[in-house]
Amino acid sequence: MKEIGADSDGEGLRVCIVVAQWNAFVTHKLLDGAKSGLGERGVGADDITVAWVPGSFEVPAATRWAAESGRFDAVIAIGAVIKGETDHYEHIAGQAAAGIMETSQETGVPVAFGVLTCDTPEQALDRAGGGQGNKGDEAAEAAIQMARLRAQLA
Ligand code: DLZ
Repeated sequence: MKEIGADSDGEGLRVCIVVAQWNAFVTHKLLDGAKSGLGERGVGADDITVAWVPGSFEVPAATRWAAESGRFDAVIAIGAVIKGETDHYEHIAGQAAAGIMETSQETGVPVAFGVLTCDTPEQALDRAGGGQGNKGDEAAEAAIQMARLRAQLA
């Protein structure tokens, strides 16, 4: 039997972080979590590219451009869709999730999901460095692990 364990060593990996400007008071904190999470796991600062998009609805298109460029081993998608402030909550959140998954499956490049979908700003802040941790950091770890796994399996 062969077993491939989770490998969180990011040394030498090139990562693109796509981040939404909408709800920037949350996404800046998620971005900080993602950047420090990559750095702590060995990804070099010169190997990290940050690409800003208007809102979560635009995140999937940019993740696909990054994935198709051949310049990145993994992509991290960051956004914050907050129900109380969003008329089209289900639409934006659903399209973002579906588009990000589609990018990953169709290009083969792992895209980690760091888009929060919350009822209130408080819930979002809680998950962006508050009591519930930082989902940007979790997305960074997932991106590294999937890039390493792809190198083993693909
Ligand atoms: C328009 C909109 C609304 C109402 N709410 C959010 C949100 O909670 N989170 C988010 O990331 N983006 C939101 N947007 C912006 C859309 O994602 C998109 O940028 C615009 O509709 C322009 O296409």
